[in-house]
Amino acid sequence: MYFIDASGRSRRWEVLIGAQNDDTIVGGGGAARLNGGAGSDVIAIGSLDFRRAVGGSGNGDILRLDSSFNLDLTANRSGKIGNSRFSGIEVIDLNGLGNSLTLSARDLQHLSDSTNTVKVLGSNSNAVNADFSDLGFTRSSNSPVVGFTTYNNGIIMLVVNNNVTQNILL
Ligand SMILES: [Ca+2]
Repeated sequence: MYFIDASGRSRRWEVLIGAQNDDTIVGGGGAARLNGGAGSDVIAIGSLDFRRAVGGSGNGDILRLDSSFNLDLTANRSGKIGNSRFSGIEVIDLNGLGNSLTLSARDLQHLSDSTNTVKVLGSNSNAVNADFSDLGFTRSSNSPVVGFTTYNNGIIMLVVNNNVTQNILL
C-alpha cells in the first residue's frame, strides 16, 4: 500500500496489528497504521508521521510518546494531528523527554470508544495544556487516584499524574 506525502513522494504504509494479548507496538516514526487489537496494549509513536493509532478493544490501551514533541489534538482542522487519528486510547504516556499534550474536552471524549476518561502519565518534564473553561469541570488532587489530579464535569474525566505540569483552564 502506498500514499503520496506532502512533498509528493510515494511512500509505503506500514500496518502493524497486535494480537489478542497485551502487545507493545512501536511505530518509531514513518507513516504507520498502528493497531493494538484486543488486550491492553502500548502503542508507541516516535513522531507525528503515523497515519492512525488504534488501541482496539481493552480498557487500558496506552499511547506512548517515544521522542520529544507536542501532541496537539486540537489541531484537527489543520489536518496535521487530531483526535480523528486515534481511537481506543485510554491512557497517554508522555514518557518524559519534554513532551507535552494539548487537548480539548471534545478530544478527551473521543479518544476512547469505551470510556470518557483519559489518564495521562509522565514526569516533571511533561505538560498538559487544556481549556475547559465554562464546561463545569472541577479539579481534585489525589482523588480518586492518589498521586493524580482529576478534572471532572460528571461526563468527561481527565486524570493527570501530579508530576506533570498542568496548564488547565477551568
Ligand atoms: Ca487493545
